[in-house]
Amino acid sequence: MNSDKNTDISKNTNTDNRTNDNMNEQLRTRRKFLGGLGTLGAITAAASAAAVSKVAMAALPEPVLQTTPDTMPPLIPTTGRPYNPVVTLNGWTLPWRMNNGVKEFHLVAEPVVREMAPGFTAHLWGYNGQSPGPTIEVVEGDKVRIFVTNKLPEHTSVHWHGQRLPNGMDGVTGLTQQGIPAGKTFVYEFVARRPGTFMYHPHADEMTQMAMGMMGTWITHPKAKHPHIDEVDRDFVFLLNSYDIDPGAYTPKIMTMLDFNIWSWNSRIFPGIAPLVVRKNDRVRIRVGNLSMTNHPIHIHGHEFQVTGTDGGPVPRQARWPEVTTDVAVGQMRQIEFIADEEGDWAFHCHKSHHTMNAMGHSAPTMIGVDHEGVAKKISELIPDYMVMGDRGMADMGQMEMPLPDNTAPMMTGEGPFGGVEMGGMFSVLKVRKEQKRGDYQDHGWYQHPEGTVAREWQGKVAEPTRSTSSGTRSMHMEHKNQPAVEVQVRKPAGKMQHD
Ligand SMILES: [Cu+2]
Repeated sequence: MNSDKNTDISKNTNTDNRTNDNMNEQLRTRRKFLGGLGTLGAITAAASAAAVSKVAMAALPEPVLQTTPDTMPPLIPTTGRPYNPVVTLNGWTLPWRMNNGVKEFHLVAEPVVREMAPGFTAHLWGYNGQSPGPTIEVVEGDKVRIFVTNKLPEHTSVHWHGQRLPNGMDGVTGLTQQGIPAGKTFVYEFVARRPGTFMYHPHADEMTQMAMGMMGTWITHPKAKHPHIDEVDRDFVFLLNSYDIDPGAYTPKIMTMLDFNIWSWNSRIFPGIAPLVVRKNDRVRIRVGNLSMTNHPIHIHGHEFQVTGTDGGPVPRQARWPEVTTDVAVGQMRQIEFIADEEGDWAFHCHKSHHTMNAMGHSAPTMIGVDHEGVAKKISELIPDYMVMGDRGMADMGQMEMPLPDNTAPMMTGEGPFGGVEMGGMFSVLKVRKEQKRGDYQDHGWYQHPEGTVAREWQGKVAEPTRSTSSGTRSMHMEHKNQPAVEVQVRKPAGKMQHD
């Protein structure tokens, strides 16, 4: 960040130095963290938009931009009332400035370049340099002012999904406000009235703007001890979103209604999604919002959780029940909580199997039983985005190493300590470690399984299974018209592991 610009904030605005120091300190902390990770990314101050006048910008909080898709550490509040901050998966929290008791944020709606996984970058629309936009965190009762600068080529608005607020602040273009024209800045002001997990997104040309990635999360922390909100050790948040991006392309197709091919968490796909790293026996909260166009049954391995909050707020304790999967419907938010008391690397994913895969050719036929060895490679040399299914199931896809078009993530990928994971899309890993330090979110490698606790090949004798010859009970008799008995030929997997 350009330090001259920081000085400019204090010169050009009437906020006190203490709050500017706070913001600078937050940025310094982030830079230190980034430096520690050795990443190239950094938060940078935005140059003021040509379309927004210098005078208008002078009164605004400096927009803070994010240039990396990494998970940023929790933003510890140093002004306003204290709270236990969240960690946004492959995201970050927007710094604010206190101005006469009002928390001021500055969102910039703009085209962004988002790395969705290593080797796959998308040209999206988002806020402050990334899609999704930054998480906004406030405390119940906070007076909030959000400046929204529109650097998109068309008008936009921001709807504060789930909030109680004055009708004119609800962000519905045409109904409650004029759309924010390209190049203009609008201001939203309201009090964060109830604690919970919220989302924000445009309510203007929604199909385009949401298909392009415009969305973000909003957290309102309780102002005091709440009977239905527990203190937690780790508090993660992310959005479920989806895109339709042809293999090799960069820009989502905006006319797609249901047939999306990229299933992402915070605009990241496996193996690009950060793991959720926790310390053994931590109380863990995960907040999930769904701004895709279909439901996602979110499933965790090795632990049971309770849904402790929904769109409507905290769930009373007596109304909770244990689950291992919870469906998050379109437009919903769910908060799940559990004690991470089982060490290991636990899969955490959407349970729709095609949502844990990356882009593929859409009309690909099932090729099980068909010998097409060698053909796929030859065709894909001629037609870059041609993909076929394997002849023994789809695990082949992970092994084939077909030439992929540039800028595409493999359909089934990921390399674990025991080999290929054959996943994509909405999949990550909950890493529970005894030795993880409080406040440490870094991934320190694979779980070391204690001796004798991993599934292994049976070395003893294997008895032939006894097979039943019964055709089973039935509701009524079939009509027989002298049909001959049919024997079905099934081509079984043979030892053809090499693909040349
Ligand atoms: Cu899903």
